[in-house]
Amino acid sequence: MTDPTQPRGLGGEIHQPVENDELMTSAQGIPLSDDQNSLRVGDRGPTLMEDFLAREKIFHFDHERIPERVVHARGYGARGHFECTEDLRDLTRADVFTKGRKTETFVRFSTVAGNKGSFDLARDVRGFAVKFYTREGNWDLVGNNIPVFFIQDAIKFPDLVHSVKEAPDRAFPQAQSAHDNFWDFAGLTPESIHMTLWQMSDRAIPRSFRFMEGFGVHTFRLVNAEGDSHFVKFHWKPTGGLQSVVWNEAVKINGADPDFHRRDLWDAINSGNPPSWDLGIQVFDDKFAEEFEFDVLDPTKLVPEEQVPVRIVGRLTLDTAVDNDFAQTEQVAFHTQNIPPGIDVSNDPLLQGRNFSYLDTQLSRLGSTNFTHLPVNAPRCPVAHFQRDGAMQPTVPTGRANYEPNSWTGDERGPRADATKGYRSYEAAEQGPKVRHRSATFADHYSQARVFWISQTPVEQEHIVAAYVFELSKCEKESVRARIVSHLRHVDEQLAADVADGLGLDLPEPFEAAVAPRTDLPASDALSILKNGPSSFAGRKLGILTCDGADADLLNAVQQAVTDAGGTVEVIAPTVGGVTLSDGSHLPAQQRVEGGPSVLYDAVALLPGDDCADDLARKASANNFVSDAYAHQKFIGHLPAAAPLLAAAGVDAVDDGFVDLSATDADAFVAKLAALRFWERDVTA
Ligand code: HDE
Repeated sequence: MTDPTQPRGLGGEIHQPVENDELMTSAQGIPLSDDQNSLRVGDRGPTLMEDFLAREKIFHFDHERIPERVVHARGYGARGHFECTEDLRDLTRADVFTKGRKTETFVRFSTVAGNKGSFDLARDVRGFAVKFYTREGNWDLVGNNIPVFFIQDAIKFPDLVHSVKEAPDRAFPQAQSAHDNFWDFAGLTPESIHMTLWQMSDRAIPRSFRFMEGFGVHTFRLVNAEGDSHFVKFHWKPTGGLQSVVWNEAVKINGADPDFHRRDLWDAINSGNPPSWDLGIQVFDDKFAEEFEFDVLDPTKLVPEEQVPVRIVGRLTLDTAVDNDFAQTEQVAFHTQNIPPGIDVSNDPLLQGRNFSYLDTQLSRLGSTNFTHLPVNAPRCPVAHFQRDGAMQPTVPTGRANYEPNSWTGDERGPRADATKGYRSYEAAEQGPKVRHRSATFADHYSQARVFWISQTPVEQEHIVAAYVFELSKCEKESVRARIVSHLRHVDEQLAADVADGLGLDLPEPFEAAVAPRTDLPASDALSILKNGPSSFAGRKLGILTCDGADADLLNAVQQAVTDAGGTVEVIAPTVGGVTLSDGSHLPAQQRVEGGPSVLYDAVALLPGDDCADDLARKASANNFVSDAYAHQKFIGHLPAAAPLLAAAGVDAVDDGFVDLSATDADAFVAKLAALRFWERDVTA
């Protein structure tokens, strides 16, 4: 007999420290005596089929994965609440819009094209899906970080997604649009030109989820208690302003930290700096919709904020990380038709198609109609209906009635619908022949693309040109490249010429436009990232490259100034063990120089000790740290002792983006970082 209190042999048997009294059991509740050794015949004999404990454990493991989402597979969730700051009772009876009401929320951010294991900084649209657990049922606002979409009709969605995902024969390229299939589809689908311009802008490479906007995209309806309706468009505005990375940085971040965005969100929430967004609405009536230059049902168009201002009505705060990624982020099921009383859909043909798709997709992904009972999907208000049974039914309904109408009474009779309290669709008058064509009011594909282009700063325009040249250079067929340029001629002749030049292409004839593009529409500052940037270094990160002997007072002062501004600091050193400072104190490091490239930081400071800079300068990783920070137009704090680092990285002259910290106060340095980058530095994007 073995003594159960003693460690048992060396053959993989372990004696685990017991930190709490909870006894491990099987899924059937059988208490376990040993979870690390299967049942076998003798010490070295075969494993027994009768080992129901090992079989149960491996059986469950074998089925741990569920199908990933067909789009938006890679995502990251967080919990929080929405607080309404304006009473909207005149516009909507939705309870969530009662002033002062706090509604629990779950948010999932995502990329669209890549698989679940792809990297965060693909050039891609970001999903921004919000579930509000309201008192009258769940409201899902399933949006993106770009306010328009590629296509006007849901029937084209499978083609769009097939074209952007990996080619079916070779299974690459993955998580990117820089390939023939995508640009072939886009070139043959003129309605996509507006959105592709956004996608080629830095909107598609956000610095983090915390610094990007979100949009409901479609026109929805708000309906008040009297049944009156207004059209509405939803906007999420990050309270910390907008910020993106630059493309060369994105490429490198994907290698250095493929989880850059999820880590950022996790860190922000867990360090007590919960990100927040203001919810804004653009409300307009039928008269505006009729007079507006474009069709408000066309999802490839936006309504300029200058024409219909965005009214802030509440704030979303994400203050709680998920407890379990699978249970919550993977199993959350959004649906555009999860709408409570007071909110309704419009006839946007893309939205109409989505209303079918989301319920359908959850069934194949989650495997049962009962996914609504999962904790992350379950409404927080009472649920009462006669939907019964189905795979994995977790509830035990009582009573005799499971149908309606019934004449049972008391507890037996079950719930009843109520026309005065329940959801009522807006009674829009609809009539017309059955047709399979697009409205002529959807035909102008270029005018708003041009508005987007002329609203960008010169730096942003440069980045857009560079992105087109990068992506189209990856297309093997010249005709695919040329067709895109033929569209760009309707957006802006200089844009088309610059892209053609970058491709070494003769300027093609303009694509045949369905209607002549307008050139008289004004620019809109709201469309630029740089015109809507942050006002401080709050929420950003400074990377300090240092080594032994560094000036303790200075390091402390810089760290303090960044913390005071609401930012964070990471120390990068030759070893992760940290460095000994000039006063003999020990400074721990968060990164070894090989693992902490400057692309991971918003700005950097080169603060080596006098005697270690030469050694540091011999490291390729330290050179890249400096040369990348320079090329990515970052602000760089430095000291005379950093001269060997600058020289080794080929930086022979400092510009106004450099701050000499032996002569400048740390607070003044951090104040300068509010501008984020020194765009004047003459480097190619
Ligand atoms: Fe989606 N979309 N979509 N989409 N979408 C899905 O639902 C679909 C569209 C968006 O984090 C799927 O649960 C169709 C526009 C987000 O879980 C699927 C069409 C916008 C997410 C689906 C669209 C979105 C999805 C895949 C064209 C911005 C991730 C898995 C008619 C306004 C939600 C799933 C999450 C996910 C279908 C177009 C946003 C297949 C058919 C436009 C943020 O149902």
